Amino acid sequence: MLIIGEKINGQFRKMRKAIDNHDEKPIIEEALAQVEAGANALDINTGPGLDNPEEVMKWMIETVQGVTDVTIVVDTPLPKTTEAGLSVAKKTPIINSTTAEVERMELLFPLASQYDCGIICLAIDERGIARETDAKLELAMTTMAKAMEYGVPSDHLYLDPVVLPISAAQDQLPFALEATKMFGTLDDPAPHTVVGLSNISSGSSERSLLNRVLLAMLMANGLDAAIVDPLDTELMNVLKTAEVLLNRKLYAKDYLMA
Ligand code: THG
Repeated sequence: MLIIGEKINGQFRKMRKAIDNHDEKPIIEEALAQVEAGANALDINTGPGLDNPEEVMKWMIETVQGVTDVTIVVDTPLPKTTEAGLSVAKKTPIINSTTAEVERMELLFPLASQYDCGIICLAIDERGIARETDAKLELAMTTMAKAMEYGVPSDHLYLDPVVLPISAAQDQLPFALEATKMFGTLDDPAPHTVVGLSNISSGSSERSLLNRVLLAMLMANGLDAAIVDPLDTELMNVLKTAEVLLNRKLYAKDYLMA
């Protein structure tokens, strides 16, 4: 399972403050804590509303790479900021993300090809987030066809059905679950599947419980990467247990310790 730590995100107060003060310390602490907790990749998101997002992205990635060598997931809607991030990544990074919008795909797939790296593809196009399973699959097919045009292999793709808050869009979750299962069948080698897990519980009080149960359901449907809070020990225990139950990891009495 690719465990992508979600916590270095300028959308949230602590990181926004660190960015505004050009303070490396909270970023370093958040990076080390997540890797220590089991993250094997770190999502790096500058957050919105910066004058110099490209410089900030480079600084955040370089700061993180000063203390850890895990995979960097460059999370920004701005293709120039994506490119800035990719240019400083030491290890093959992952682009987060393209949509199925032609203009975005034609900027981002050349980068994925140039850097020979992974790319997250959201089930979103000009019309917005695809709602039902068929619509999500259709957008996945659109991105896969475009990826092929640019020579990006199917196993470099991380298809994201887009998980929305249960408090706002309860009716959409079954479609995201179904789409995750179907995504894995769309090509050989299978594309990866990924979600931003904590989206589900945004605005809810039982955050960890919602995240945990959804993770187990998605993993049963073949999810093999997730942007999560790795500092949530209960969540990480669900993840390890699901890997054992799905026969992806060998069972041993002390499997939670491993
Ligand atoms: N898909 C892809 N990338 C994504 C998302 C996705 N990137 C961003 C987001 N969604 C995933 N990352 C987060 C990060 C944090 C939270 C939710 C999703 C979160 N944070 C706490 C909160 O809001 O309560 C912390 C808040 C704070 O510290 O102020 O919920 O779907 N490809």
